[in-house]
Amino acid sequence: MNRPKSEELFALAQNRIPGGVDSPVRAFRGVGGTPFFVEKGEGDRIWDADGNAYIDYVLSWGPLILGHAHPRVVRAIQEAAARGTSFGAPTALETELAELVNAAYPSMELLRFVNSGTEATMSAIRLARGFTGRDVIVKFEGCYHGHADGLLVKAGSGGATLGVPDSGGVPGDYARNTATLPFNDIEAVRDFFAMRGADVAALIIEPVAGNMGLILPEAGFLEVLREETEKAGALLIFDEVMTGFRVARGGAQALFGITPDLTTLGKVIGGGMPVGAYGGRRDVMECVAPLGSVYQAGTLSGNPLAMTAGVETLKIIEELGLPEALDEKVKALSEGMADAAREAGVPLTGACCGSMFGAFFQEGPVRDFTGAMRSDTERYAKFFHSMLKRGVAFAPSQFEVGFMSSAHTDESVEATLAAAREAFAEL
Ligand code: KE4
Repeated sequence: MNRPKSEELFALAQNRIPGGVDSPVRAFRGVGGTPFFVEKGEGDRIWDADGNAYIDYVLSWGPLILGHAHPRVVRAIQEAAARGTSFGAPTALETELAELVNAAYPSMELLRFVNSGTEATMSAIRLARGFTGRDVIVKFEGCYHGHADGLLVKAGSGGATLGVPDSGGVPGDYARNTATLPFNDIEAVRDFFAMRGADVAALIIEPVAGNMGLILPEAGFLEVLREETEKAGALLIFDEVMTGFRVARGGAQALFGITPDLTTLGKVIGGGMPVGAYGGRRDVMECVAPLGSVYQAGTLSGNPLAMTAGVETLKIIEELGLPEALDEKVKALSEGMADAAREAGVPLTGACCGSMFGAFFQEGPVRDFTGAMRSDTERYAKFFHSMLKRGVAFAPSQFEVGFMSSAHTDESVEATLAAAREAFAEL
């Protein structure tokens, strides 16, 4: 499959945009080669600048649970645009979307819209610190919560609980207050809270990890987070930017029956337009300006186009019984991939949760970041390109996940599995 047009566009992009991309993962550094430039998407497919079609399981990293260019969503955005694209003043649309979100996330008694998942988690953390008057934040290795300074932090050397920067430009001072623990490690959580629980403003977690590949919480893990934060007077923040409306209608908090104090959302609730949200307990959210001292603002927050796309998307999710209606299709794909890998003698450890799925190129089991890092990324890269040339687009990194949409047909899933059988055989 040739992509001369993408090669040319990539060269041009690199003249003006760092790495030629507006988000690093898109540059294919994780799998090598030149990224394809997309011209259009429709249903479960995208077309690149050279006219090649791909069955798309990236779906803009999660938002497009209805597939690309759903006619009703497109029409709603067009009609909204004709009435003006942004007012910087309240509209009824924001309340309409807030009510639709609250109906699925009753723990979000009050919520505020922002423009990205990063803004949502950054705001939730500032709010937790403002509400508790404490500084320390706990996160987990391999969990990604966007690129706010205090969250680009990794565990210090040795058993040190103090964080060190995980990115250039993050001052040590910002990292100092973020502790990083191993995912699924109940003992590490209990030990940390025994030592420093009184200093913790909040613990933030992806309740189903999707940024180190797909890793599910082990039995009892999330319950311990709820118990330890409660005991310490710290807030529990579920970062459901990816899992929201994806692992279940009500997210991981509904799936596992755990009520966090704050939740962050993004992706699906914007239906492909820039939307993030943070919300939770009324008493906590009432600390947000203009009600309280915790400042947060945004020119385009709650803008009518994004709200319209979100409202239409959540209405269709309701009508189609998503994401639960996708469970069987995801299981068929995940199990089919496992069978294909087994037949070809390729070690593969797959997992799925609602409309998300992942697979590590290794024997497994994989329960945390250290385990995920044992994966054979070379083999993943070969598999990725083998699938791409057969017209199937998975994530250009072993440490991402795949997403299903209501637009994916059984024929597309079958075609994907046929391509996978050939791709695994090539490995
Ligand atoms: P954004 O700022 O990218 O909208 O959201 C940040 C974020 C927060 N929390 C979770 C759990 C997330 O998965 C994300 C963003 N996810 C990545 C995909 N792994 C976005 C893709 C990208 O960075 O280009």
